[in-house]
Amino acid sequence: MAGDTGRELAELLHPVPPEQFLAEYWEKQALHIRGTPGKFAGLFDRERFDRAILHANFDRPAPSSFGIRAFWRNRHGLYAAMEIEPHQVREAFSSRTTICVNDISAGDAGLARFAAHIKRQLHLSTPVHFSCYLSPEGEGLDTHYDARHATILQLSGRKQWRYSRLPVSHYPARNAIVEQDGRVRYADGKLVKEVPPPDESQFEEVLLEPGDVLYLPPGCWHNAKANGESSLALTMSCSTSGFMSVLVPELERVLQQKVEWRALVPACLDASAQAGKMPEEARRFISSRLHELHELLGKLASDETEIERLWRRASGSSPSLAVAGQVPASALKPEEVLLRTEPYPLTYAQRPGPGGVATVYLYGNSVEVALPGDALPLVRGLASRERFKVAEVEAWAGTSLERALELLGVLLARGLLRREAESSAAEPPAPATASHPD
Ligand SMILES: O=C(O)CCC(=O)C(=O)O
Ligand SMILES: [Fe+2]
Repeated sequence: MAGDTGRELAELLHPVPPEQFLAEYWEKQALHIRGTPGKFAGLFDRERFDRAILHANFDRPAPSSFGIRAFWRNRHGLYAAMEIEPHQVREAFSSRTTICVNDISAGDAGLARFAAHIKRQLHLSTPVHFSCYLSPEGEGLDTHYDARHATILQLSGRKQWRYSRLPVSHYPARNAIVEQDGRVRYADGKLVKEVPPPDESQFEEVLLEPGDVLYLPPGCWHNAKANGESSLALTMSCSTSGFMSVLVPELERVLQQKVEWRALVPACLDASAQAGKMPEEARRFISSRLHELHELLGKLASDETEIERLWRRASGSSPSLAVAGQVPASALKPEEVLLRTEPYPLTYAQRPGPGGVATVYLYGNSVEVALPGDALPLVRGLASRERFKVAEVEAWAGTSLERALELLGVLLARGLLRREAESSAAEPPAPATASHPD
């Protein structure tokens, strides 16, 4: 299973249709999909694992989500996680620990792209990434639940999984484990009062074999043990930072442009900040910002276009798939062929204006491009086309060829389209983040 087909989700879930997965399983209940041994060939393996853990920090610092942990059993037989370095993996593995590499996709471009495609195909607003679990025979994590969605891809060896089919907690705030005293605790040892210990006799049981997939919604109890030999598996997870992680960057983008929002809350000295007294200036400052925020949120909530833009920007962007735009080296010619850079139809949102459409927002290549309303017929035509001749545009763009060429030039420069004649391999690497105009 190699990436970049645009059908990664369907291939991963096969033979369960993505529609059925979303309707019956996503967020609701666990799903085991039996595969074939070759299903994940080309996606990842032990050799790539060794390379990825070195590569993650190689030409640029790895994201903070990347890290290698070894789970050792302490003298009470409980797992204790310890951060280790790439060169310690071999030794840790031979001394019977499970090794978990968080965000291993940071060190493997193929995995990062696969995860990015899954995000796009599920229209998820938060990033998807892969972690990897390497366990020697008999080892694997004890009973716990995670706060994130987990889709396990068994790559090699077999692992016995036992899990609750239904979540015990809907979107739990944090991961929790069952400790030796049978009580449910967070990783920091705090007791989880609202969740009773699991009845493990009710757990489902399945032996994951190479090519198998197991989906667990957040909050499903599970444990796993390598069976008969060592096991290598990927866990694809979707960050559950929720809507806050969509909204906050948007608010920052708008508000940080204003001097009042860049300014500090007024400083003051002790004399004006004694108990029972708040400095008037600080009160006025905070109150004004909260009123402005309230007004901004009210405006966003009642503006259909803004609601759609917010969603399209978050669900349509996958920075690891983005390509750099092409600054046209020569003018576009009518006989030239243009291609969409991504395997997805372009999407758009419109802002109505007096007597027509004032702005068309076009989405592709992890960017939003704002175009004047007269671009709508061109945008509509582009949305469904993967490949077309420049001369054809005149027939469906409803504008002069000259105007259409101007608009196509913008889309080439932003990387939504590319010239077939110019090889994509020659393109410089993608920018790290998507950019959005206002
Ligand atoms: O493979 C294991 O030992 C545990 C994996 C796990 O807990 C997970 O993927 O969430
Ligand atoms: Fe887990």
